[in-house]
Amino acid sequence: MGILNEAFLNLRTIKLRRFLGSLFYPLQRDWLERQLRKSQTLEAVEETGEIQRAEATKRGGQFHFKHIELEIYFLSADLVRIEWKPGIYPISYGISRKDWPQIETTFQEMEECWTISSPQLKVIVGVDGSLKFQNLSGQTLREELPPQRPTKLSRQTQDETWLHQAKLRPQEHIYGLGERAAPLNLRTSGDKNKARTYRMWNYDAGGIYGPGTDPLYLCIPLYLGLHEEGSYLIFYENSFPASFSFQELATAEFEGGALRYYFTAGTLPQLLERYTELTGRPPLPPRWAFGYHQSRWGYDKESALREAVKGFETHDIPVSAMHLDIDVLDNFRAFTIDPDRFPHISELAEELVTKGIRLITIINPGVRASRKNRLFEEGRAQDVFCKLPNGKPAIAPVWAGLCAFPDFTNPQARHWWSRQYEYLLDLGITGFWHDMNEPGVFVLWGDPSLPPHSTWHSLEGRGGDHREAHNFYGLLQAEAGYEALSEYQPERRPFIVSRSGWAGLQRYAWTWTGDIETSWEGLRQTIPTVLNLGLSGIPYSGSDIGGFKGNPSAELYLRWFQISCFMAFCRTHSANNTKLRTPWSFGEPTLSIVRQFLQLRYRLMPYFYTLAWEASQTGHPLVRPLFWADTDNPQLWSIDDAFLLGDALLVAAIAQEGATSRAIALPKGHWYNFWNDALLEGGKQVNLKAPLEQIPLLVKAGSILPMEEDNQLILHIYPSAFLTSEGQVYSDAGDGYGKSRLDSFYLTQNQDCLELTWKQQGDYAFPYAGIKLHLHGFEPQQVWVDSNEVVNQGQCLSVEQFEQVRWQGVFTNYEHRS
Ligand code: MIG
Repeated sequence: MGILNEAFLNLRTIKLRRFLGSLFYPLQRDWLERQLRKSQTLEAVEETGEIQRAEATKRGGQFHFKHIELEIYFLSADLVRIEWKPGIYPISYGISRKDWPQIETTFQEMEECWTISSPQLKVIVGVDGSLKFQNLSGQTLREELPPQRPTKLSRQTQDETWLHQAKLRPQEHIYGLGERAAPLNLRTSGDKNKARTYRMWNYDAGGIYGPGTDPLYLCIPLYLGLHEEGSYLIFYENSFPASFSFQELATAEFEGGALRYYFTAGTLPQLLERYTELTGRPPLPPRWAFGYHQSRWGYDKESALREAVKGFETHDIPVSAMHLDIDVLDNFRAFTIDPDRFPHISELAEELVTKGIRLITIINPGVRASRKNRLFEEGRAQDVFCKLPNGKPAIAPVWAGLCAFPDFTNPQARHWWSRQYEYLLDLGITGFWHDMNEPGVFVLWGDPSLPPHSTWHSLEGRGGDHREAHNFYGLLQAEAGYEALSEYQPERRPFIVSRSGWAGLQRYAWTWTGDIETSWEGLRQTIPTVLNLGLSGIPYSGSDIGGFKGNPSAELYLRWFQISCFMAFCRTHSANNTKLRTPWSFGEPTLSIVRQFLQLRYRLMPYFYTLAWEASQTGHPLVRPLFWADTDNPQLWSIDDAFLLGDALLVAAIAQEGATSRAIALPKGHWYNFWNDALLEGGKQVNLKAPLEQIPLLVKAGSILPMEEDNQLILHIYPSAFLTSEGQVYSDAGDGYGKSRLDSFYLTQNQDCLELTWKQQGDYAFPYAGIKLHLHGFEPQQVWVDSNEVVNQGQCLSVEQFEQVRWQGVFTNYEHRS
């Protein structure tokens, strides 16, 4: 694309008043970058070279090659850290667990190689620096070539690049990399069969993106490989800009830093458990966060917000949070509220809370660089901004005008920033929405962020440039925000939605998929994007329902809504120049169908909440690919228009205009059609109906699906003739850190009997007035509660506390085999 063309395209999205900034800033940026690059000398090419020496260490081994050092270090029996030096050591922002229990490893010298093994993994180091990873049955999971350190003469920089490659098997599938507008299997080729290249550089897509755009806002240098012999996960702890691609070889090329990475092998759930043990588990969010969120860029005064809220009442649509975009800010400045347009915000917030609605406001990291701006003056006095080589703050144009950027890699900057939230919390704002935190700035051409070589960061006092700090920016802002909320309101769980981030963001924030285009392709894209985020350790995400920019048809909005009802973050949001977009904007039948779906989502609250509790214990995403339930079936490995919500639900998207049915390959086992209880055999392709008021929704046979309604817990029991069923319900006060309880239900069956036992754990009082046991695929004839026969109420039995319920009757779906 020509530079003029690019400038013209960018201009459309930049307000004229910021035109001058976005013209002069990139001129300055390019000039600065040239200065730095000119003064640099060339370095020689370095290769691994011959091995000189190898020695055992406590948890692994050290290898000295001619030019390069290798350290292998087991953190646990199934998690090993590999480190190739030289290169700048990473600062451990991504890492949560630093102390690991003792572990025994054995070090053996063979003829042409060394092996280091733990009780679960073996790493084989070749004399040339190639590595092999095997499980204990001797299956090779991954084969790496010796890393290389090419110096690119054309670039004229002293970048210490690393080129790291591994062989991929013909059938191997690749997932992860954070947020990607790509197919689920990242190895799928792009246009004209060319391999896709995935950049690691958090990037503001600038108002609109569609399938194929790369990079996006939230990159994570992590991927999972899945092939016939098993699955593994690789996480590179390196924040420098990088490029990944997957053809016959998996290639990762970093522009700096040491080559440090972690390898773990196991089943998919185990991979996520290990990875989130390393980088942190997602804390339990407040329960209301699983309700519906309504947002818009354009609620520009209190009356606009009030009107929207009234609409929910008038149309009897549940809503749990309203989001205010940059319209709420005073001249777009961070931590302000416009006094003219939002004069009574704290009364408004209070009023909304009584209706069960939380107010969320946006925060941009740029601080307007002006003497008159207290925040800027304070930040300058405390020396907490990102700097240029001359020691002055790096200034770039964004919403508030010419801005300085807090250097979140400076602990003092994080602390200072975290103190600013108090003002908004005191006004009654409950949660925060971090936007533009790649950080994104306005430019007419080139990269829309800070100058990569000439912006200087503290990096905990050790110093480094923006190339190293850039990808950490959103993560560290979220850390500051999380601390602010948990320290100032220790009795509440923080709620932050962050557009950007890195490995470990799950410790602090949710995310959303940014400015996805309003189109059927856009809708289809959101599914693999959310799935790959989940496989990258980020369990809480969703997309702007209806797409960000553009006006969806009623059908597109409805289909988008139906799918989003089964994702963790369910929010309608749209750009300022679009038509008002709410569940009632499209009239009937959209309104009634949306209402039914949202009511279903709210009834599923105990299920969502229990999944969130599980995620906090295991790191498992709520939304999972189909092969999570059946990894052995390669036909499921690239399905990205359907997903699982937890273990019990399978959601097949309708993301095609006019479609009223679709085919879907099912994971093994049996599946009940949620809408009519018909039983389907898994491991096969089936056709499912999807009139406008439905999308295909299946329940795994063997599930106990918890729902709630009118203060009753409703257990939907979907027996399997082959499996015992199990279900858990986690409950607590929904916020804070008080008591909790776990109710576990176990179902067994034989010939013509079903038996349900209830085990209770925890000291939080059972929060429901009663329980309803709703049987599917079984017609009871006689019923006993704790051995006393009771009146047979049919498929739905109302009970209070019990230890055991027994039904005798007929399975209506299966020919029963015991
Ligand atoms: O330059 O705050 O992705 O959700 O509405 C655009 C205005 C800035 C980008 C976000 C979008 C938000 C918009 N923001």
